[in-house]
Amino acid sequence: MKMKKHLSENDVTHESVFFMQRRQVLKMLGIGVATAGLQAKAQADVLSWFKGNDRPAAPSGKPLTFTRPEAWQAKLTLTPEDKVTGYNNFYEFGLDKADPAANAGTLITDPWTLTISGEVAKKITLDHDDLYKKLPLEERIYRMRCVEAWSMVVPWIGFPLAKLLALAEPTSNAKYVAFTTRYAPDQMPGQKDRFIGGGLAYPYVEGLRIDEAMHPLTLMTTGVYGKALPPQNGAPVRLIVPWKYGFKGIKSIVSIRLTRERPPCTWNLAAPDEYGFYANVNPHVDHPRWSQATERFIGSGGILDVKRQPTLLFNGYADQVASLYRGLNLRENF
Ligand SMILES: Nc1nc2c(c(=O)[nH]1)N[C@H]1C(S)=C(S)[C@@H](COP(=O)(O)O)O[C@H]1N2
Ligand SMILES: [Mo]
Repeated sequence: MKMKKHLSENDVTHESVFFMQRRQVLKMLGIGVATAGLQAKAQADVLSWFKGNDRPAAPSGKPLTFTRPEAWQAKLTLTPEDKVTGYNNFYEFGLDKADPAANAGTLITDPWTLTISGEVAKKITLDHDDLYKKLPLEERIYRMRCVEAWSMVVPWIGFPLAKLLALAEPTSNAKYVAFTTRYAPDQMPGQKDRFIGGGLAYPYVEGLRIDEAMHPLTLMTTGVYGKALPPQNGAPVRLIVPWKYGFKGIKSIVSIRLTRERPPCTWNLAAPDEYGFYANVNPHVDHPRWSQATERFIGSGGILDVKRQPTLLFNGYADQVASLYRGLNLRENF
């Protein structure tokens, strides 16, 4: 989602390079840069991929206890765990897809405090253990679609946001829900360095309408692939709204505020013509700089196996969520 960047064959190169074996990358660097016509940007990506992999990866999370309700066990091909936890967007730790896995180990996720405040009858505070014990955890297999036109299928673990908000008893004035990522520049280098953090304003903030927040698909997520979230995926708790572009899925949340007014959202603030408040996945509404009609599914394949597939309206969840937007012009409210 680098704003200066156009989605082009360069990105296909980048992603393919990312998933190659080191041996293949070396071969490519040796003979490929000149002969295969790799452009400067792709070369830089190759080099930073190495840089990222020289740092120790964050340890994976503790195994969780959870149920697997049949209704959420979608029969979809999963994206392998190493890609879900190794190919990330978390600009607080750098812009490269490999940077979060390499750098996010510095984030202290225990102790942690999440507060729910604003238009509620009972302000509440949860600590690290509450996030895993207060509400029953369940696994849900969801499609995940980044606005950059790649997609995954991920077995998340968490609990409905609606159940969490109910504990705080929202008042009738609550029309929106505002989320904030932790602000800790000493632990998140991108928050203090515009180059590392892509020039975004920090802390990262996001928001939903109250009916979107209360929708049963909207998941507060504490785990993935059977274990607690690793930091690069937004430990200890992040949002997943599967019918919206991935940037709505704010990571490492410390504050949830119920509000009367529509809250600011980081990518919308950064480039309002490119990233809207709604950010519903929609094959008919292109990003100003690239088509959203298709997406590259990140599966188990390597360089010769980048599968392009059609983008689905509301990311395949139209049956469940289209009614939320009845009467709304989806082109204007992108
Ligand atoms: N705080 C924060 N949350 C964030 C981001 C970020 O840079 N910072 N990136 C977003 C984007 S663009 C995507 S696609 C998803 C990626 O989630 P994943 O790395 O777990 O797949 O996280 C979202 N949440
Ligand atoms: Mo994204």
